Amino acid sequence: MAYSTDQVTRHKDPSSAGLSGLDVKEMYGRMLLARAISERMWLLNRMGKAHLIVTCEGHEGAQVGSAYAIRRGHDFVLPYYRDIGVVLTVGMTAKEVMLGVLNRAEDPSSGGRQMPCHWSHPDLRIISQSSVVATQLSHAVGIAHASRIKNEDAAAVVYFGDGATSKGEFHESLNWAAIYDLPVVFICENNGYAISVPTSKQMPVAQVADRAQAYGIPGLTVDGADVVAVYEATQAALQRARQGQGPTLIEIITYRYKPHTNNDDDSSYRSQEEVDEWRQRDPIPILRDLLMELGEISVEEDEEIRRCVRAEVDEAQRYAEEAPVAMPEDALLHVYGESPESVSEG
Ligand SMILES: Cc1ncc(C[n+]2csc(CCOP(=O)(O)OP(=O)(O)O)c2C)c(N)n1
Repeated sequence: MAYSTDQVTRHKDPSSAGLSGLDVKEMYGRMLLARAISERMWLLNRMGKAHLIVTCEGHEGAQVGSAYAIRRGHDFVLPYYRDIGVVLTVGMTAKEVMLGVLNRAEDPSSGGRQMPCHWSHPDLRIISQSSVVATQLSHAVGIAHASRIKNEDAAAVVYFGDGATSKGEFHESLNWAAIYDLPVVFICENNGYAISVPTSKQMPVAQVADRAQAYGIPGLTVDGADVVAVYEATQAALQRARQGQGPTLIEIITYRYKPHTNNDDDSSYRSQEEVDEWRQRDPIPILRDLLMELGEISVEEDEEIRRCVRAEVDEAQRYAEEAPVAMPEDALLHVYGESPESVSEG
């Protein structure tokens, strides 16, 4: 990877990226909320209350920094399972996320019928992904093509991991989007692994971004611990997309602190030392230091923000636990045009 854990992140001046102090404070709050939900999901899993969880810890800078550039409810967002920070930034609430984690009937993503962390929210234009890695990339290209044909100026922003770039859909999608100059922003959260497989076993080039050259589109690598740089890169790519200049591939270097899911034993393929080294580049304290340097928050204010975040997650959990569970008889709702019984009867 181009970035090593030795590298010290120096944030760009937020105002040079068009961000106010208030914007950066809001981003910081979203990152804390994403982290707190992720930690709570892990506890709920260990308590036997959440059967499958996918954590985002370590990815918050990549997710919130990029999603902050998206026009809420206007651009289409195609997140992947790790993107708690993305969905919170484009408008989903902690409560909505928790309803999905606990498979409640009120879950906006699927009424508790999809796998958890397969986000969807029609009003916010968040499109559900298939569990089959990388399929959301071709969906994004189709949506962007439709947007072009309908003369709308909505862009499609699609998220995926480094492992997804080994799939045919990645190459087909970049190719098609490039040929037609479609308004798509491809965002790869490169955490160095596809479960246990390191990037060195997935690609012969140094960076995911290098692959953009083959399709004649811009490809850039950004440090996921520099939230301002992530925002700036996404904002510029969206601008290009809206001006009809075509797609961009953005690779954000990041790291996941927890195992792939609750069903993974990460000690079989990486050392604790490696995880600890990456934790030194945690985007959250790095952004907090920037806010303090800029005089945007004090120690007391930071504590107050963290207290509010904890209260929000407590309330989201309480609400979701009390909400009715999804009913088994609804499992096939919207899966078939007609119920299987009526089809066989006919
Ligand atoms: C086509 C396909 N192959 C394998 C899997 C199993 N699988 C689920 S997630 C995953 C890893 C994907 O890694 P990456 O894209 O790097 O994202 P990350 O989980 O690291 O954020 C794999 C192999 C799958 N869901 N679909």
